[in-house]
Amino acid sequence: SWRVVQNEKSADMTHVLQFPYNGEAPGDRLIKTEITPNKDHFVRNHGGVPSISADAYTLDITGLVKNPTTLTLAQLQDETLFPRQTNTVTIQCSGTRRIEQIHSYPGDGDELINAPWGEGAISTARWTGVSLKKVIKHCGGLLSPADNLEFFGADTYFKKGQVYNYAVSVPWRKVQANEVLLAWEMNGEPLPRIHGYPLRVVVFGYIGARSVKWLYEVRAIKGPSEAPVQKKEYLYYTPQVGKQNALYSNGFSIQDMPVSSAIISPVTMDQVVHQGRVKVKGWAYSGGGHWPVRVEVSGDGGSIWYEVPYENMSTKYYYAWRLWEVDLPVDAEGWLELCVRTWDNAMNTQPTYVRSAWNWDLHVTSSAHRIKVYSIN
Ligand code: MTE
Ligand code: MO
Repeated sequence: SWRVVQNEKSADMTHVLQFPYNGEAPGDRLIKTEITPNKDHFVRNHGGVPSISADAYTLDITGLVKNPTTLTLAQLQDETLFPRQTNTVTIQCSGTRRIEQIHSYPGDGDELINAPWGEGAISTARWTGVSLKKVIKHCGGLLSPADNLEFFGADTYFKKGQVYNYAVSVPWRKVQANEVLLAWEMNGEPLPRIHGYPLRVVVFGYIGARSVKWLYEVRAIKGPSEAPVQKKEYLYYTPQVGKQNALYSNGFSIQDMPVSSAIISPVTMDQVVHQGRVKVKGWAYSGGGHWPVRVEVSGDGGSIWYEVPYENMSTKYYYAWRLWEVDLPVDAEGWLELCVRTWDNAMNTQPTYVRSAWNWDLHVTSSAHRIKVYSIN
C-alpha cells in the first residue's frame, strides 16, 4: 500500500490516518485549480488497496435483474454497447472538517477510529465512464421488487472481529436520474490504483461513501444494503445520542450532502498584515443536485456578511464545488474571527455554530467555517 501511496500521491499529503491510508492535500494546494490534480485528490480508505489487473477484470451484475450479466472492462468501454460519459464531479467525505466537532466535543468515541479530517476531504475531478442506468438497461432492467443497487468493492475491512468487503447501496431512482457513473478514467488518466482501479462508482451529490472503489459486483436488491458500512456507519444522530444509547435505528442514513464551505487561506492563527483588507479564499459546495450561488464572508464572527463578488467564483457545474476569493474589508486590529457561509440554489445555507449540529459519529460538519487570525493594520 505504501508504494502505491508514494507513487500516486503528492509527497506532502497530510496523513489523516497512516493505515488504512487516508490523506488530504495540505494548505491552499487544495484550491489551486477547480479540477484537483489526481495526486492531490483526497483519499479515504477503510482497508487496504487491492491490486487488480484490468485484463482479468470483470464486473458482475447480479440479483433482481432480468439477465444477470458479466462484463469485461473492454465491453464497458465499447462505445457500440455503451455511450461514454464525462462529468465534473466533486466527491466529499462526510468526515470533512470533523476536527472541529472533535474540538467541540469528541463524544464517547465509536469503536471505529474516526479520521480527524480538516477542510480537505473534498476534491473535484472529471470522471469518464458509463452511466449505470445504461448498464442495467443492457441487462434487461430490474425485476420487481428491486429498488436499490448494492455495490461491492474488492477491498476487505474489519468490523467487530469479522471481515467484510466494502459494500453500500443507492436507491434506483438515483441511478435512473443518470447520476451514478461507473468510471475508469480520472482527469483523462486511467483511474489511479488508490482511487479504485480499474473501475469505481461515482455518485453525484451524495456522501463519498457511496462512490465504491474497486467495484466488482452490482446487485439489484429490495431495500438498502444490509452490509455494515450501509447500515451501521454514515448515520446522522441527534446530539442526545452517545455511546450509551446509540441504536443504529436512532440515526438516519446520510445521502445527499448539504451546502457547506471552508476558508482555506488564510489559516487559523495566521498573522494577517493588511491595509484594511484581507484576502480570503476557499471552496463552496452543495450536494443533492444543488450548487452554490452565493458565498458570504465575515470578518467579525458573523455579524456583518460581505458577498463574494459573483465573478470571483469559479465555473458553475451542477455537481461540483466552486472556488472563491474575496478582498474582505477589515478595520479592526487584534484577534478576528473570519467566517464563511454559502447559499445554494435552493436557498439552503449552513448552520451557524459547529456545536448546534454536533453528532456522535462526528459526520457532516457543515456549520459556518470559522478561523481566528491576528490582524495588524
Ligand atoms: N470504496 C471502497 N471499496 N472502500 C472504501 O474504503 N471509501 C469511501 C468511498 N469508496 C471506500 C470506497 C469513502 S468513505 C469515500 S469518502 C470515497 O470513497 C473517497 O474516494 P477517494 O479515496 O477516491 O477520494
Ligand atoms: Mo467518506
